[in-house]
Amino acid sequence: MKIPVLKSRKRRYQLGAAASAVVMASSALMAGVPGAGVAAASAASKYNIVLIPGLTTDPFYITMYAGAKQEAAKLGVNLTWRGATTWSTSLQVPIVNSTLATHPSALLIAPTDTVALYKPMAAFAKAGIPVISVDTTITNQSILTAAISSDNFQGGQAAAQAIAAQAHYKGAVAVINTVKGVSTTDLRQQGFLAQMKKYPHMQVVATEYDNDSATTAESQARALILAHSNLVGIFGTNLFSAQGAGQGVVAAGMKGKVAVAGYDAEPAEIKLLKQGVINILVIQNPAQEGALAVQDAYWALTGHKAKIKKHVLLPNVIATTATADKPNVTKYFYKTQP
Ligand code: T6T
Repeated sequence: MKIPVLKSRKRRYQLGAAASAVVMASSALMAGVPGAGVAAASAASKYNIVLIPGLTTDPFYITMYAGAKQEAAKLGVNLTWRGATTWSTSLQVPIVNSTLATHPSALLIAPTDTVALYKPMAAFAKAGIPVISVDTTITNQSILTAAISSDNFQGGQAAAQAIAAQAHYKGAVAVINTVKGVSTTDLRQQGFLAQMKKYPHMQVVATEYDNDSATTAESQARALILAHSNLVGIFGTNLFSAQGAGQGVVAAGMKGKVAVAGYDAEPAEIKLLKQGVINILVIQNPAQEGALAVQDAYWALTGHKAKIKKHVLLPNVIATTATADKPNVTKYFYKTQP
Protein backbone atom coordinates (compact mmCIF):
# COMPACT_ATOMS: atom_id res chain seq x y z
CA MET A 1 0.00 0.00 0.00
CA LYS A 2 1.26 3.47 -0.89
CA ILE A 3 2.12 5.59 2.09
CA PRO A 4 1.42 9.27 1.51
CA VAL A 5 3.91 11.50 3.20
CA LEU A 6 2.52 14.41 5.16
CA LYS A 7 3.58 17.71 3.68
CA SER A 8 4.16 20.45 6.17
CA ARG A 9 2.43 23.67 5.30
CA LYS A 10 4.84 26.22 3.94
CA ARG A 11 5.78 28.73 6.57
CA ARG A 12 4.78 31.97 4.95
CA TYR A 13 5.69 34.18 7.84
CA GLN A 14 8.45 33.46 10.25
CA LEU A 15 8.57 35.23 13.53
CA GLY A 16 11.91 35.83 15.10
CA ALA A 17 10.70 36.06 18.68
CA ALA A 18 12.68 33.93 21.09
CA ALA A 19 10.70 32.08 23.68
CA SER A 20 11.58 31.74 27.30
CA ALA A 21 9.54 28.85 28.56
CA VAL A 22 8.09 29.14 31.99
CA VAL A 23 5.34 27.24 33.68
CA MET A 24 1.98 28.76 34.37
CA ALA A 25 -0.34 27.93 37.21
CA SER A 26 -2.91 25.24 36.61
CA SER A 27 -6.62 25.84 36.93
CA ALA A 28 -9.32 23.77 38.57
CA LEU A 29 -11.01 23.51 35.20
CA MET A 30 -8.16 21.66 33.65
CA ALA A 31 -8.13 17.97 34.07
CA GLY A 32 -6.88 14.73 32.68
CA VAL A 33 -3.32 13.87 31.83
CA PRO A 34 -0.52 14.44 34.29
CA GLY A 35 0.60 17.98 33.72
CA ALA A 36 -2.67 19.03 32.11
CA GLY A 37 -3.35 22.65 32.69
CA VAL A 38 0.32 23.45 32.70
CA ALA A 39 1.18 25.73 29.87
CA ALA A 40 4.33 26.51 27.98
CA ALA A 41 4.66 30.23 28.15
CA SER A 42 6.76 33.26 27.79
CA ALA A 43 6.56 35.45 30.87
CA ALA A 44 6.92 38.51 28.68
CA SER A 45 4.18 37.62 26.23
CA LYS A 46 1.02 39.60 26.17
CA TYR A 47 -0.80 36.85 24.29
CA ASN A 48 -2.69 34.16 26.17
CA ILE A 49 -3.96 31.46 23.86
CA VAL A 50 -6.27 28.73 25.15
CA LEU A 51 -6.54 25.28 23.58
CA ILE A 52 -9.69 23.30 24.42
CA PRO A 53 -9.45 19.72 23.08
CA GLY A 54 -12.28 17.23 22.61
CA LEU A 55 -10.99 15.56 25.78
CA THR A 56 -7.70 15.71 27.66
CA THR A 57 -7.07 11.97 28.10
CA ASP A 58 -6.93 11.04 24.40
CA PRO A 59 -3.43 10.56 22.88
CA PHE A 60 -4.64 12.29 19.72
CA TYR A 61 -5.25 15.53 21.65
CA ILE A 62 -2.20 15.02 23.88
CA THR A 63 -0.11 14.95 20.69
CA MET A 64 -1.92 18.03 19.41
CA TYR A 65 -1.12 19.82 22.66
CA ALA A 66 2.55 18.84 22.35
CA GLY A 67 2.72 20.38 18.86
CA ALA A 68 0.85 23.50 19.95
CA LYS A 69 3.09 23.89 23.00
CA GLN A 70 6.21 23.71 20.88
CA GLU A 71 4.92 26.35 18.49
CA ALA A 72 3.82 28.59 21.37
CA ALA A 73 7.30 28.39 22.87
CA LYS A 74 8.80 29.24 19.49
CA LEU A 75 6.56 32.28 19.07
CA GLY A 76 6.82 33.37 22.69
CA VAL A 77 3.13 33.22 23.54
CA ASN A 78 1.35 31.73 26.54
CA LEU A 79 -0.61 28.55 25.88
CA THR A 80 -3.10 27.02 28.29
CA TRP A 81 -4.86 23.72 27.69
CA ARG A 82 -8.07 22.94 29.44
CA GLY A 83 -10.81 20.45 28.87
CA ALA A 84 -12.90 17.58 30.14
CA THR A 85 -11.48 14.10 30.62
CA THR A 86 -14.25 12.51 28.54
CA TRP A 87 -15.98 13.36 25.27
CA SER A 88 -18.97 15.35 26.45
CA THR A 89 -20.72 18.40 25.05
CA SER A 90 -22.37 19.10 28.38
CA LEU A 91 -18.94 19.20 30.04
CA GLN A 92 -17.25 21.13 27.24
CA VAL A 93 -19.79 23.98 26.99
CA PRO A 94 -19.27 25.28 30.56
CA ILE A 95 -15.49 25.04 30.10
CA VAL A 96 -15.77 27.18 26.95
CA ASN A 97 -18.06 29.65 28.73
CA SER A 98 -15.80 30.02 31.75
CA THR A 99 -12.78 30.44 29.46
CA LEU A 100 -14.44 33.51 27.93
CA ALA A 101 -14.58 35.05 31.39
CA THR A 102 -10.75 34.87 31.51
CA HIS A 103 -10.54 37.05 28.33
CA PRO A 104 -7.94 35.02 26.43
CA SER A 105 -6.27 36.47 23.33
CA ALA A 106 -7.41 33.58 21.12
CA LEU A 107 -9.37 30.35 21.37
CA LEU A 108 -8.27 27.10 19.69
CA ILE A 109 -10.93 24.46 20.07
CA ALA A 110 -12.00 20.99 18.95
CA PRO A 111 -15.78 21.36 19.35
CA THR A 112 -17.50 18.15 20.49
CA ASP A 113 -20.63 18.94 18.49
CA THR A 114 -21.15 20.69 15.14
CA VAL A 115 -24.14 22.69 16.40
CA ALA A 116 -24.14 22.91 20.21
CA LEU A 117 -20.75 24.62 20.38
CA TYR A 118 -21.64 27.37 17.90
CA LYS A 119 -23.13 29.78 20.45
CA PRO A 120 -20.37 29.46 23.08
CA MET A 121 -17.73 29.87 20.37
CA ALA A 122 -19.55 32.76 18.71
CA ALA A 123 -19.44 34.66 22.02
CA PHE A 124 -15.63 34.81 21.68
CA ALA A 125 -15.82 36.13 18.13
CA LYS A 126 -18.37 38.71 19.29
CA ALA A 127 -15.87 39.84 21.94
CA GLY A 128 -13.23 40.26 19.23
CA ILE A 129 -11.33 37.09 20.19
CA PRO A 130 -10.12 35.00 17.22
CA VAL A 131 -11.57 31.47 17.22
CA ILE A 132 -9.82 28.63 15.39
CA SER A 133 -11.31 25.17 15.16
CA VAL A 134 -8.75 22.41 15.19
CA ASP A 135 -9.57 18.77 14.33
CA THR A 136 -13.37 18.95 14.67
CA THR A 137 -15.36 22.01 13.61
CA ILE A 138 -18.83 23.56 13.61
CA THR A 139 -21.34 23.66 10.77
CA ASN A 140 -21.71 27.45 10.70
CA GLN A 141 -18.12 28.51 10.22
CA SER A 142 -18.82 32.22 9.73
CA ILE A 143 -17.35 33.10 13.14
CA LEU A 144 -14.10 31.18 12.61
CA THR A 145 -10.75 32.74 11.83
CA ALA A 146 -9.60 29.34 10.52
CA ALA A 147 -10.56 25.67 10.53
CA ILE A 148 -7.76 23.10 10.59
CA SER A 149 -8.50 19.42 10.14
CA SER A 150 -7.39 16.20 8.48
CA ASP A 151 -8.97 14.92 5.29
CA ASN A 152 -11.57 12.85 7.11
CA PHE A 153 -13.66 11.89 4.07
CA GLN A 154 -10.57 10.54 2.33
CA GLY A 155 -9.64 8.62 5.48
CA GLY A 156 -13.02 6.89 5.48
CA GLN A 157 -12.58 6.00 1.82
CA ALA A 158 -9.13 4.55 2.47
CA ALA A 159 -10.57 2.41 5.28
CA ALA A 160 -13.26 1.05 2.95
CA GLN A 161 -10.74 0.31 0.21
CA ALA A 162 -8.53 -1.62 2.60
CA ILE A 163 -11.37 -3.75 4.01
CA ALA A 164 -12.76 -4.43 0.53
CA ALA A 165 -9.38 -5.54 -0.80
CA GLN A 166 -8.81 -7.78 2.23
CA ALA A 167 -12.26 -9.38 1.75
CA HIS A 168 -11.86 -9.80 -2.02
CA TYR A 169 -14.63 -7.28 -2.63
CA LYS A 170 -17.51 -9.28 -1.20
CA GLY A 171 -19.34 -9.65 2.10
CA ALA A 172 -20.93 -7.60 4.88
CA VAL A 173 -19.23 -4.75 6.72
CA ALA A 174 -20.13 -2.55 9.69
CA VAL A 175 -19.12 0.81 11.08
CA ILE A 176 -18.44 1.49 14.75
CA ASN A 177 -18.60 5.25 15.14
CA THR A 178 -18.27 7.48 18.20
CA VAL A 179 -21.05 10.04 18.64
CA LYS A 180 -23.39 11.56 16.02
CA GLY A 181 -22.86 15.22 15.21
CA VAL A 182 -19.06 15.23 15.33
CA SER A 183 -17.64 16.74 12.12
CA THR A 184 -14.59 14.48 11.82
CA THR A 185 -16.12 11.09 12.51
CA ASP A 186 -19.31 11.92 10.57
CA LEU A 187 -17.14 12.65 7.52
CA ARG A 188 -15.12 9.46 7.96
CA GLN A 189 -18.33 7.47 7.99
CA GLN A 190 -19.59 9.31 4.88
CA GLY A 191 -16.33 8.59 3.05
CA PHE A 192 -16.52 4.94 4.05
CA LEU A 193 -20.14 4.57 2.90
CA ALA A 194 -19.48 6.41 -0.38
CA GLN A 195 -16.55 4.14 -1.17
CA MET A 196 -18.46 0.96 -0.21
CA LYS A 197 -21.18 1.90 -2.73
CA LYS A 198 -18.58 1.26 -5.44
CA TYR A 199 -18.42 -2.44 -4.54
CA PRO A 200 -21.58 -4.20 -5.76
CA HIS A 201 -20.92 -7.36 -3.74
CA MET A 202 -20.42 -5.61 -0.41
CA GLN A 203 -23.14 -4.46 1.99
CA VAL A 204 -22.96 -2.15 5.00
CA VAL A 205 -25.15 -3.99 7.52
CA ALA A 206 -24.85 -1.78 10.60
CA THR A 207 -23.64 1.50 12.08
CA GLU A 208 -23.12 1.57 15.83
CA TYR A 209 -22.26 4.49 18.14
CA ASP A 210 -19.97 3.71 21.08
CA ASN A 211 -19.95 7.14 22.75
CA ASP A 212 -16.14 7.24 22.49
CA SER A 213 -15.71 4.12 24.63
CA ALA A 214 -13.42 1.26 23.60
CA THR A 215 -15.25 -1.07 26.01
CA THR A 216 -18.57 -0.35 24.32
CA ALA A 217 -16.98 -0.74 20.86
CA GLU A 218 -15.60 -4.13 21.88
CA SER A 219 -19.03 -5.49 22.86
CA GLN A 220 -20.55 -3.98 19.74
CA ALA A 221 -17.95 -5.74 17.58
CA ARG A 222 -18.67 -9.07 19.29
CA ALA A 223 -22.43 -8.60 18.84
CA LEU A 224 -21.98 -7.68 15.18
CA ILE A 225 -19.96 -10.83 14.55
CA LEU A 226 -22.65 -12.94 16.20
CA ALA A 227 -25.47 -11.23 14.31
CA HIS A 228 -23.88 -11.34 10.84
CA SER A 229 -22.25 -14.60 9.86
CA ASN A 230 -21.08 -13.04 6.58
CA LEU A 231 -19.30 -10.12 8.30
CA VAL A 232 -15.91 -9.54 6.68
CA GLY A 233 -14.91 -6.17 8.09
CA ILE A 234 -15.42 -3.46 10.69
CA PHE A 235 -14.43 0.21 10.43
CA GLY A 236 -13.68 1.86 13.78
CA THR A 237 -13.87 5.59 13.05
CA ASN A 238 -11.52 6.81 15.78
CA LEU A 239 -8.96 5.68 18.31
CA PHE A 240 -11.39 4.18 20.86
CA SER A 241 -13.71 2.67 18.24
CA ALA A 242 -10.79 1.02 16.43
CA GLN A 243 -9.21 -0.26 19.62
CA GLY A 244 -12.54 -1.76 20.73
CA ALA A 245 -13.30 -3.21 17.29
CA GLY A 246 -9.91 -4.95 17.24
CA GLN A 247 -10.33 -6.28 20.77
CA GLY A 248 -13.85 -7.53 19.90
CA VAL A 249 -12.56 -9.41 16.87
CA VAL A 250 -9.89 -11.09 19.03
CA ALA A 251 -12.43 -11.96 21.75
CA ALA A 252 -14.73 -13.52 19.14
CA GLY A 253 -11.85 -15.61 17.78
CA MET A 254 -12.19 -13.95 14.35
CA LYS A 255 -8.69 -12.55 13.89
CA GLY A 256 -7.85 -12.78 10.18
CA LYS A 257 -11.48 -13.54 9.30
CA VAL A 258 -12.99 -10.15 10.07
CA ALA A 259 -10.78 -7.32 8.81
CA VAL A 260 -10.48 -4.17 10.92
CA ALA A 261 -9.78 -0.69 9.58
CA GLY A 262 -9.17 1.93 12.21
CA TYR A 263 -8.23 5.52 12.79
CA ASP A 264 -5.37 7.07 14.78
CA ALA A 265 -2.24 5.56 16.30
CA GLU A 266 -1.95 5.06 20.06
CA PRO A 267 -0.06 2.12 21.62
CA ALA A 268 -2.94 -0.41 21.95
CA GLU A 269 -3.97 0.14 18.33
CA ILE A 270 -0.38 -0.14 17.11
CA LYS A 271 -0.03 -3.44 18.97
CA LEU A 272 -3.20 -4.76 17.29
CA LEU A 273 -1.91 -3.52 13.93
CA LYS A 274 1.38 -5.35 14.36
CA GLN A 275 -0.48 -8.51 15.40
CA GLY A 276 -2.53 -8.34 12.19
CA VAL A 277 -5.82 -7.85 14.05
CA ILE A 278 -6.15 -4.31 12.74
CA ASN A 279 -5.24 -4.31 9.04
CA ILE A 280 -4.98 -0.60 8.41
CA LEU A 281 -4.77 2.55 10.51
CA VAL A 282 -5.49 5.98 9.08
CA ILE A 283 -3.08 8.20 11.00
CA GLN A 284 -3.45 11.96 11.40
CA ASN A 285 -0.91 14.63 12.28
CA PRO A 286 -2.36 16.23 15.44
CA ALA A 287 0.97 17.84 16.37
CA GLN A 288 0.98 19.75 13.11
CA GLU A 289 -2.68 20.69 13.55
CA GLY A 290 -1.89 22.14 16.98
CA ALA A 291 1.15 24.02 15.71
CA LEU A 292 -0.77 25.50 12.76
CA ALA A 293 -3.58 26.61 15.06
CA VAL A 294 -1.14 28.48 17.32
CA GLN A 295 0.54 30.03 14.31
CA ASP A 296 -2.80 31.19 12.86
CA ALA A 297 -3.79 32.67 16.22
CA TYR A 298 -0.50 34.52 16.33
CA TRP A 299 -1.00 35.89 12.84
CA ALA A 300 -4.52 37.01 13.71
CA LEU A 301 -3.23 38.79 16.81
CA THR A 302 -0.27 40.48 15.17
CA GLY A 303 -1.95 42.00 12.12
CA HIS A 304 -1.07 39.28 9.61
CA LYS A 305 -4.58 37.95 8.96
CA ALA A 306 -3.90 37.83 5.21
CA LYS A 307 -1.43 35.01 5.81
CA ILE A 308 -4.09 32.74 7.35
CA LYS A 309 -5.53 30.00 5.18
CA LYS A 310 -9.16 29.71 6.32
CA HIS A 311 -9.56 26.00 5.61
CA VAL A 312 -6.63 23.64 6.03
CA LEU A 313 -7.06 19.92 5.28
CA LEU A 314 -4.01 17.89 6.17
CA PRO A 315 -3.37 14.59 4.40
CA ASN A 316 -3.47 11.27 6.26
CA VAL A 317 -0.76 8.66 6.60
CA ILE A 318 -1.77 5.04 6.04
CA ALA A 319 -0.19 2.32 8.17
CA THR A 320 -0.71 -1.37 7.48
CA THR A 321 0.52 -4.43 9.33
CA ALA A 322 3.33 -4.66 6.76
CA THR A 323 4.45 -1.05 7.23
CA ALA A 324 3.90 -0.70 10.99
CA ASP A 325 7.64 -0.64 11.75
CA LYS A 326 8.72 1.69 8.94
CA PRO A 327 10.22 4.96 10.21
CA ASN A 328 8.12 7.04 7.78
CA VAL A 329 5.08 5.58 9.57
CA THR A 330 6.31 5.29 13.17
CA LYS A 331 7.22 8.98 13.25
CA TYR A 332 3.48 9.74 13.18
CA PHE A 333 2.58 7.52 16.14
CA TYR A 334 0.85 9.51 18.88
CA LYS A 335 2.27 10.54 22.23
CA THR A 336 0.71 9.56 25.54
CA GLN A 337 2.38 12.45 27.39
CA PRO A 338 2.58 16.03 26.05
O1 T6T B 1 -9.77 10.67 15.82
C1 T6T B 1 -9.46 11.65 16.77
C2 T6T B 1 -10.10 12.96 16.36
O2 T6T B 1 -9.70 13.29 15.06
C3 T6T B 1 -11.63 12.85 16.42
O3 T6T B 1 -12.19 14.08 16.13
C4 T6T B 1 -12.08 12.35 17.76
O4 T6T B 1 -11.42 11.15 18.09
C5 T6T B 1 -10.00 11.23 18.13
O5 T6T B 1 -9.64 12.15 19.10
C6 T6T B 1 -9.40 9.88 18.52
O6 T6T B 1 -9.93 9.42 19.72
